Amino acid sequence: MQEDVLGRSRVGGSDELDEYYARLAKLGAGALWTVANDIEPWYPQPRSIPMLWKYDELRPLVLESANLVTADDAGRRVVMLVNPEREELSAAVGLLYTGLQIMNPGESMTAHRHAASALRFVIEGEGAWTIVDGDRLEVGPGDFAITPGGTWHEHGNSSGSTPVIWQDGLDIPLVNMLDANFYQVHPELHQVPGRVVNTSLLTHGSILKPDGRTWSKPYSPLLAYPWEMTYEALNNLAKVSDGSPTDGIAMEYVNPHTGGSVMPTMGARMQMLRPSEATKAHRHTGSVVYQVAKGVGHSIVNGRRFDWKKNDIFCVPSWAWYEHVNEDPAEDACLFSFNDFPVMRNLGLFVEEALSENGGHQPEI
Ligand code: GTQ
Repeated sequence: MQEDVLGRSRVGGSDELDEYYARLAKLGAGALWTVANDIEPWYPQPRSIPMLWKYDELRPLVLESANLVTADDAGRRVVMLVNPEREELSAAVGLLYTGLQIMNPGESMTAHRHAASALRFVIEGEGAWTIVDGDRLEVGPGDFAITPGGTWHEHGNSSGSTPVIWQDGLDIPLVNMLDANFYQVHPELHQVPGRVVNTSLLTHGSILKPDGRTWSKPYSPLLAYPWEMTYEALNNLAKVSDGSPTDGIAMEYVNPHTGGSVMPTMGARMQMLRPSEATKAHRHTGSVVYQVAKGVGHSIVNGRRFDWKKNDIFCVPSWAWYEHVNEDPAEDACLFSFNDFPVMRNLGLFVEEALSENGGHQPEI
C-alpha cells in the first residue's frame, strides 16, 4: 500500500529495485518497505466480514447431515459456519470456529481430546449429554458447557425422540495458527463416567467454595452453566443496575475459582436487552460470535443491519462498530456470545472505544 507520509514506507518502483527484490527472494529474504504499510496497519484490518446465519435456513441442512453420514464415520456431525475469507482456517470470524452439531436420538460419539478448547451452547432437543474428563454433564436448551483443551470428551443424546442440536465454539483456528494442536482418540473409545451426573455443578456451582478445594488448572472447574441460573442472574442484576450503555445487562460465565474467563483462550457471556432497549455503538479488538438465546431484534455491525430472532447466529469482527436493538416492547431479548477476549487481554492487545458521534449510533448502509 503506497502512502505519502513521513514515517511510513513511501518507496516507489523501479527496474533496479525489482531486480534487487528478485535477488533477495532467491535467498529467502525480502525488503520490509515493500510490505511495511500492510503488516503494520494504522488500525486492525480484519479479513472477516460481519455475517448473519439464519437458523431456519441452516436447520434443515443440519438435520440432513444425519442421513448423509454416520456419527462414527464423521467423528462428529457438524455444519460449520465459515467466513468467506477465513475458509482456509475454518473460521467463522477472526480465529474463532463455530458450528451446529447434531446428535440423533440414542446416538453417541467416541471420546477424544485435543489441544484446542471447545464450548457448547444447546439450541434444541432434550437428552443431550457430554462426558468431560469423567464428569457426565446433562444439558438442555440454553445451557452452556465447556470442554477445555486437553480434556477427554464424548457426546450423546439419550432421548428417544428428539434430535439434539447445539452450537460448538472452538479456538481451532488460533491453535492451528500457533502450530500447537494435538489430537488423540481415547484408547478405550469411551470414558467411564463418575457416579453422579453434573458433579462439577454440584461442587462448584453455588456461591460457596467447598473447604480445602484447590484448583490449579488453567480453566474453570465448573463445566456446565444451566440456563435457569443464568437467566436468574441476569434478572437479578437488572433489578439493581442500569447495565452498560453499550451492552445492556451483560454477564460473563466465569471460573468460580478465579473470577476470570472459563478458559484461557475463550470467554463467554450472556447479555440481556430489556424491552425496546437499543445499545450504543462501540468497538474493540477481539472477535465475537453471537447466538440469540431469546427474543427478536437487530444488530448493526459496521453499518450493516442484521435482523435476528431466537437461534440465529451472527459475528462481529475485531474493531467493527456494533450495536444491538431489542425490538420487542414487552419482552427481554438475550444474546449468548463467545469471544477471544482472554487472548487479547492476556497479550495486552485489548482496546475498546465508544462511538461519540451521532448520539452513539451508526448510520446504516
Ligand atoms: O466436539 O470436540 O464442531 O473437535 C469441531 C471439532 C466439535 C468437538 C466441532 C471438534 C468438536
